[in-house]
Amino acid sequence: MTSPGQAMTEWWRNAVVYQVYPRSFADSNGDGIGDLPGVIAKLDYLKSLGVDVLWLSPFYPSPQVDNGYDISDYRGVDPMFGTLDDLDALIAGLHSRGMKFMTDIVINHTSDQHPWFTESRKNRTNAKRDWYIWRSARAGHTPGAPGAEPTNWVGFFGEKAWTLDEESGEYYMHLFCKEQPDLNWENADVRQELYAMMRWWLARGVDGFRMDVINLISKTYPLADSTTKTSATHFEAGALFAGGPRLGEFLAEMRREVNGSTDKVLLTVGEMPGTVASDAAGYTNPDNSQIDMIFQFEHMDIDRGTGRYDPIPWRLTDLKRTLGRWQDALAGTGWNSLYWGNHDQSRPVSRFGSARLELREHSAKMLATVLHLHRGTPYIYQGEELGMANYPFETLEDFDDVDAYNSYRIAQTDTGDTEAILAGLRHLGRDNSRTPMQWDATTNAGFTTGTPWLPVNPNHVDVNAAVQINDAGSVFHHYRRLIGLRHALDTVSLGSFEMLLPEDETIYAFTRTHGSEQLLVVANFSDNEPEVPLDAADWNQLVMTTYPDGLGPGGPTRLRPREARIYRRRTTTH
Ligand code: ISL
Ligand code: CA
Repeated sequence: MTSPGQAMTEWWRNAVVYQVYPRSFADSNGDGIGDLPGVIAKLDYLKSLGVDVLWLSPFYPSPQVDNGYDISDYRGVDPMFGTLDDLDALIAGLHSRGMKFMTDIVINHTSDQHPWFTESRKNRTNAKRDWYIWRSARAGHTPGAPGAEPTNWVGFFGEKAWTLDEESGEYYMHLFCKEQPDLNWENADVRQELYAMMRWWLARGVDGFRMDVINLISKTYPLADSTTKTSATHFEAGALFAGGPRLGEFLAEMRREVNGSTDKVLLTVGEMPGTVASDAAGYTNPDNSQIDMIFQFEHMDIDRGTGRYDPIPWRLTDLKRTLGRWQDALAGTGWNSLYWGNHDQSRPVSRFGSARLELREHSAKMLATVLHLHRGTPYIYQGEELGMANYPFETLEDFDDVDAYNSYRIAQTDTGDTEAILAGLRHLGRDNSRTPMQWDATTNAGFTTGTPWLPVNPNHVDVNAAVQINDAGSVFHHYRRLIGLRHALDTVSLGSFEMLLPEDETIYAFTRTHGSEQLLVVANFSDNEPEVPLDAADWNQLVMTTYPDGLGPGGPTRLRPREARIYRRRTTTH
């Protein structure tokens, strides 16, 4: 059912977004860190892949405690990445190629070095005191004493969510690192200042915003202890911190103040850990004028046990159940974003693909086919289009991420099992996606002429863009074809979704239907060659397969290891 507000004609409905993590994409000056001129030099590469939008992770001035997700100036470029002129040139370069620019804003918190916070922490009566969330010690407790924090919360990175400012004797809230104090969205001046900043970026030419942890901006007051859990996996976060009572109101206000200030149709996507599908249907319903789509996390948790770095075996039926539930919940009025990976997740081929190296490319193509044929907007994280895999991390010193070090320290004191946490970080650690982009087979993969800030994956001699661009059978070209298919067929972007074989642990199958056209997607998540229990007579038009030689000897109903196929049939019943 579509409502009057839902013409589904916005440009982004059939768009594909590509995420660049600037520090790891391309280094232009040999300092080992990717930068904006590096991104500019690769725009033709993005154009040849066929993506519509570039989402750039934070490039703003920042102490880089959390790689730029700790912003100290919202209206600039960190010198490490270049200048505002470089950014203008990047936007112009995208626009001249018919692509759009989505900037990543982090407005739940700032850096503790942001002038707003340095003001705020000066004393209790400072004009900016109320811009952050300050509380005195728990009643009857001495500030700084164990357990004196205003609430018992533990933040996303496993640290206490409160830090004492010795001088003023009060605590400030931070749901991430202590260097990332949370802004007080109850204060209308804070909100207006942020909207003005967003309008400033619109004037510079941005076409959309990716909003970091946007479901955390509204806190539930009065702040209360958690009675069940005190640590934050995504689900726990959902219950504890996320989706506060004023979230919808704040999002709608932002839409009025920011989107409403321009004739341009923007793309807004909000990262919302811990959000459930039924709430997302409301946030993304155009009639509510809040946000276009959200990043949800349920499928990113199917292989996590008790903590974020506690990998457990996952089941295909769980994956289907969660992704299918989101397709259903957002079918009528909402809209999904679709992703397998980003800068916070390890590499999808290493996580959801075959453990057999010789099936890595097949796994990458199969995963891409499944994701890109769902209803919603697909996001490609840099290197995913090459099938880049996890890095062979060994010791803690091989890692860089603040979250890795925190998690290790916590495991040391909590369980003492440092081998387990290391194993978890190797499989799920965020640095897996942050190793340099693999451009070619030369030393440092063509990423830098200097020493890369994180080492290059040794598999770059085989897995790299230069090789794949010249190979029509590569993962890169498979992504190109999938993007092309979405642009060509309304059924891919707009068609309704129906999950098939929900109880099958091997085959992921679904249909997409739009008018008289129907597409059938079947994907083999195993290393075997299963028979697909579906009617072969329906499968007379093969649109695409991930193997080079058509259907192969097994015919239409037998899939090869990690193969995915798309079939078309026309019906007259719709
Ligand atoms: O990284 C995670 C799991 O591995 C998540 O818990 C992540 O911290 C959460 O999804 C929020 O992510 C966003 O905000 C963080 C930042 O570190 C992440 O890079 C960003 O994507 C704080 O700004
Ligand atoms: Ca550089």
